[in-house]
Amino acid sequence: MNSNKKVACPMDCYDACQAEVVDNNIKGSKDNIVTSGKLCVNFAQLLKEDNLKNPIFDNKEISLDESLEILSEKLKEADSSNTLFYTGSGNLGVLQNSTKNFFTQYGSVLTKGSLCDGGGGLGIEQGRTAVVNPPIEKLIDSDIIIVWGRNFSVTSSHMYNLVKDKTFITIDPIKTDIAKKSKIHMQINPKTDYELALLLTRFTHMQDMEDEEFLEEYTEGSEWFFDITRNRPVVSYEATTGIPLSQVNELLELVENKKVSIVVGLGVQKYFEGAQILRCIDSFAAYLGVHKKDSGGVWYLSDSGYGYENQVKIAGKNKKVSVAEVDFSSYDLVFIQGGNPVVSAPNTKSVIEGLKNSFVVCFTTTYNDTCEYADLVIPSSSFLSKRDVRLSYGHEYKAFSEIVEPALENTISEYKLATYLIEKFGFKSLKSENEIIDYYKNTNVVHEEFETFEFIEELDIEPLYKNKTSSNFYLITGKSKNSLNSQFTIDNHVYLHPSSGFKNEDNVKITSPYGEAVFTVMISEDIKEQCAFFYTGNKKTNYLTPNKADEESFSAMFQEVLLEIELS
Ligand SMILES: Nc1nc2c(c(=O)[nH]1)N[C@H]1C(S)=C(S)[C@@H](COP(=O)(O)OP(=O)(O)OC[C@H]3O[C@@H](n4cnc5c(=O)[nH]c(N)nc54)[C@H](O)[C@@H]3O)O[C@H]1N2
Ligand SMILES: Nc1nc2c(c(=O)[nH]1)N[C@H]1C(S)=C(S)[C@@H](COP(=O)(O)OP(=O)(O)OC[C@H]3O[C@@H](n4cnc5c(=O)[nH]c(N)nc54)[C@H](O)[C@@H]3O)O[C@H]1N2
Ligand code: SF4
Ligand SMILES: [Mo]
Repeated sequence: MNSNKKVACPMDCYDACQAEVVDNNIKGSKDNIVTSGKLCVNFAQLLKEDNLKNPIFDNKEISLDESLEILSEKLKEADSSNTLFYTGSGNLGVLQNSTKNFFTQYGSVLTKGSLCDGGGGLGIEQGRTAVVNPPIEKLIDSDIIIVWGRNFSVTSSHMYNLVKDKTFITIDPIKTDIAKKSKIHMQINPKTDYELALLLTRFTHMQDMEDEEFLEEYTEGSEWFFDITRNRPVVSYEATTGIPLSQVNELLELVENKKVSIVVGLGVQKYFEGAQILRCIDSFAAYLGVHKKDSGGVWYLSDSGYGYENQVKIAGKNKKVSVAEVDFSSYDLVFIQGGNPVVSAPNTKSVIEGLKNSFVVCFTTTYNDTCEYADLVIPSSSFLSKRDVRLSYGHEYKAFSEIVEPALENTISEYKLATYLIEKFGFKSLKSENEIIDYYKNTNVVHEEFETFEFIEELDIEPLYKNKTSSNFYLITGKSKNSLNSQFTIDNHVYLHPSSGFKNEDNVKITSPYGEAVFTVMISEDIKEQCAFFYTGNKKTNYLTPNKADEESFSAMFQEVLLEIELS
């Protein structure tokens, strides 16, 4: 490997680490504030991955040239409007989008919405026009960090490392690593975070802690918002949220006159009304005075491309389908890049049935679960052999990748595949790799905070507890330290509280209105009663989840479901 060359970690993670080659080893860069010289276990696992070396067609290995011929022929034969371009987030480099440029010009159906942060993102956008995090210095300068539905120390270990000496408050049904490190852990009932936000707002008012200045400047909707908090007697929230009022008081005592940050994660918004829920939390933050201060603020998964002009995108009039509702069977050809929908998309059974009924091309670095159903597999070159830029959804630093080792002979990068197809079809060419990368190198985006803020004025949310019977369990998923979504070390257990009546190693059949699967039980005190917890990447969880879009953002809502569990 060539020494001192830069390598960006390509993985879907808040931290977006910068690495470099030192004496033939890859090390975390010391001069990147967030990376600070360290990489994580998943990066080490990525380096050890058994990457695909040859394309596969009809279960036989073929050469790269042959695979490209087959792909071009299939695309020429197909009715482009009856093909689907589907990307996951296996690699978050900017140049990954090159292929989308080709498929846009070709006329494929594209997806809209997200399997990840879409609902919550829309909620923030509705309140303050863009999803932008404050500069990371403001997090570092705060005294108290409220971690809301995010496993902060696991899913953004480098951002956590910058602030690990702060006082933490965690709101999560699970005793996560960060919950254990927190001064207060509010073990909330799933899908009641908007109720907690309303309750906190009410108490903020009762204790004269609201941000008068902010409320005078951003009057839009604040009174309506406050009115919603008065709809119910405060004591009634204890039973529904599972949080004692004494803890609400403790929280407000702790944050009074302090510099406060709130880091919100995916957990609060994996539901039908995910946008409303996040907007309600953001409105509470505004009411308390967390926004637009010299330090503190609200962090979510920000729009990493904010402030940049996308250098790879091309405008098109392509039809778009919700990524949560994709019916793979309804296309002549499906092109899947950097994703593993057989594990990561909702409703595994219908995903598999759909894939069996169309011509599937998987463009991927490894032979993943989805490749089992592919007609053609094209190996993507390793991130070590591709130039790229990584923008981050956690903070404002970017990372760059140079080529540190030559690409394997029968593999191809996203940029090269796109260039090949664009030439073959006579479409408008992409900018050169140099030009694209230089643009990102030379453009510095200032993370300006919003100019307008609109409080949420109305809430219409159907709580899960309303239809929950005493035998039902909530479905909860969260990321694991040892895996990156469906990649690396996968844990297929269901985790239950001792009060569930099951014991370690029991085999149970879990059923939902959408499907069923069998799991082996692990009992843990860390799980809230009546919750069934699964690590993201569990090969069976998504047999239970709805392949339906949320209310407004066309995104998945993995936790909008109640479960039944019985011994199998
Ligand atoms: N090690 C590691 N790091 C990762 C990833 C990984 O797979 N592994 N994945 C990356 C990706 S793609 C993303 S999007 C981010 C996501 O990172 P996070 O935002 O941390 O997302 P999750 O781990 O899905 O969920 C966060 C927490 O929400 C809690 N939760 C579930 N339901 C509720 C609820 O109703 N209310 C509240 N308050 N909490 C709830 C869960 O118990 C969990 O602890 O992490 C990234 N970083
Ligand atoms: N029930 C439930 N389901 C979930 C979640 C949850 O919390 N609960 N989390 C959701 C979230 S937040 C996300 S982001 C999604 C993630 O879902 P996906 O985006 O589908 O991610 P993975 O399943 O990890 O699959 C990524 C694949 O990309 C491939 N890959 C890696 N690098 C490259 C590359 O450079 N080029 C190409 N072409 N391929 C590459 C890898 O081989 C890997 O198989 O899953 C979602 N699914
Ligand atoms: S913490 Fe995230 S960005 Fe950093 S090396 Fe690990 S996976 Fe990559
Ligand atoms: Mo994600």
